[in-house]
Amino acid sequence: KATTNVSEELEYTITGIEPGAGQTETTNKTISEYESLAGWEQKTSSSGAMLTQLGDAINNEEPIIVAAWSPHYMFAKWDLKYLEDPKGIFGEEEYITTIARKGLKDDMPKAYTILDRFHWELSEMESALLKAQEMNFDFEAVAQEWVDENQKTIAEWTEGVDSADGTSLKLVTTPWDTEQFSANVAKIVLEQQGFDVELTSVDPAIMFESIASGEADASLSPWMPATHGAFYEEYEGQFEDLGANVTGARIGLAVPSYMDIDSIEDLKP
Ligand code: PBE
Repeated sequence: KATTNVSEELEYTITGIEPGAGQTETTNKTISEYESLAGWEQKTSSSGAMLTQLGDAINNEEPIIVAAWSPHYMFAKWDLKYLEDPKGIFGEEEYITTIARKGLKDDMPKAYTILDRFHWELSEMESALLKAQEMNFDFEAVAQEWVDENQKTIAEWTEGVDSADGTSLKLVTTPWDTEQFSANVAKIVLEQQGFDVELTSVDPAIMFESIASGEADASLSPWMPATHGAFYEEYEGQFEDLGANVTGARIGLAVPSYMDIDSIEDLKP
């Protein structure tokens, strides 16, 4: 394989996302652990900028290597492949978990019960993310539509829980599509149950910090075990983990399928 050329053409650069993303750290770790990536760099900016560059590269059939994750519409929109990661730095499968501040179970058992029940099938989340593309990424609207169409599931989530009569609840979410969807669904469902929900988008570090300090009540955003594992360990014991709300997620480095490489080890220092 003419891999030297590809690495040269890529200018030894991985197109990353936000500096504060868990994946940015994981990609840096990957760069330091693979000999094939010695001297490589990750250029961070934002998920939006990465997607624009990915789209431009594909339009011109140029090489590009990006920090990618799924579920995400990028895999439906373009023909992409994850590069094999023989060292397993990105792990195999990620799940998205729900965390709550210590004490929530005792002071707000109704909220805790509903939060504990939230979960989505991977396929449901994928179709919501595709729909978001058509709805200008208005996740309040995407979530409302999902709620309207899934009243049966919501009845299960709220079964036997009385109205909360205006109790306020603070949810924190990270800014990515998956979490914007789940957090907005959670907000609507909890508001239907009488909670007054304040939803704030923050970086992963602040998400963990605010739950650990008790400033926020809960989040449906942590990706585990690889993506946010370092934050999770840092704050372990200072929050409660209510378990996965989605399974079958994944993170890694991805390239357009027309590129003639399959593994991180096919790259050259
Ligand atoms: N992500 C999507 C995030 C979490 C959700 C993988 C880009 C990250 O922190 O890396």
